[in-house]
Amino acid sequence: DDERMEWWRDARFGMFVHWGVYAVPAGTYKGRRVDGIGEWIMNSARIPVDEYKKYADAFNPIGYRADEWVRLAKNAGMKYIVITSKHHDGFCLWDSKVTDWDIMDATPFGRDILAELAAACKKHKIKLCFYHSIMDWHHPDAQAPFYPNYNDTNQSNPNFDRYVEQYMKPQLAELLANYGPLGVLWFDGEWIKDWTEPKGKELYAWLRELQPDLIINNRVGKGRKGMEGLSRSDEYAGDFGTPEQQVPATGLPGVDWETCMTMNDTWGYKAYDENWKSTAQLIRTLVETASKGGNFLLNVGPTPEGLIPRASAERLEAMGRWMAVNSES
Ligand code: FUL
Repeated sequence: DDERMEWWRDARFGMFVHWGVYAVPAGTYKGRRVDGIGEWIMNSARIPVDEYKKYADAFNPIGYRADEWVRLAKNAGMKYIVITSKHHDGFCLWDSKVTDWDIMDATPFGRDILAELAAACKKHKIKLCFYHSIMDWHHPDAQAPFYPNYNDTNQSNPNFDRYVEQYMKPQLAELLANYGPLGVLWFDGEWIKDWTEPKGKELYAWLRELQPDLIINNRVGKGRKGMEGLSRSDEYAGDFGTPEQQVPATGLPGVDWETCMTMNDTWGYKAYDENWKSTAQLIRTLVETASKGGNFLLNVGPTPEGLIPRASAERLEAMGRWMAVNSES
């Protein structure tokens, strides 16, 4: 298992990409700024599924150049990219055969975002990884009873297991078969009532059968308690802990872990969030994380035109310059 984890432990630094149709409203609904993180706007503004789906008509990111994104990551010293194949809103960035709620069928774009990224990652030898939400606000078997709060964790859906078997697993199989080999599958949205630790363990085993050297985060099961991402132990499924927006004071002894963090206050693009962390602060966090034995997964939220915001790109370029001067190899 040490062999399987080796590239990841050495990597130290990766790029997180939150991208989907939520980049279109970009934090504003019916002329009002919606509080909270941008990719949650469907829930935060209580937008009905059919209405939310109309944002896809305007998702046409003709400025998307996978090669430029990968080169930006690589020049910053990043070794892997984790992109949202599917976030909580259920929208899929690849051409999925089991749904129309994806980039090919629901938008005018007509290009498979993940296929282009996979090709660019292969070319530049960057590990391609997918963030995949177990929670799915658009799928009737996963979310229906939740509305108007899609995130109501007290409710369960009687057809949830059907969603898992007939929708989620076939989609994961597509991702592994057509976009792989993947570095990491980074699950999320595991806190919903219908998801259990045994289901997480079963999914983990199933995925490792499909791709034996796959690395999977602890949110595949119930092994994290809160944002510290701490309580993973040998009892729980998953290969590494996932502290969110924080670096654990003493690291996570005996556990592989990765801190994920935003550069401003949102993961998905919000047009007016200018609360950027300084480059110095980001470099300090990278160094702190590495010195405590963790990885640092730093987020960008591209625009609906397909561009990584200028402020984010500038920070990554500056981090790359610092890395070039301060690394041994
Ligand atoms: C959280 C999600 O709810 C956020 O939208 C984001 O994806 C973050 C990395 O994980 O749990």
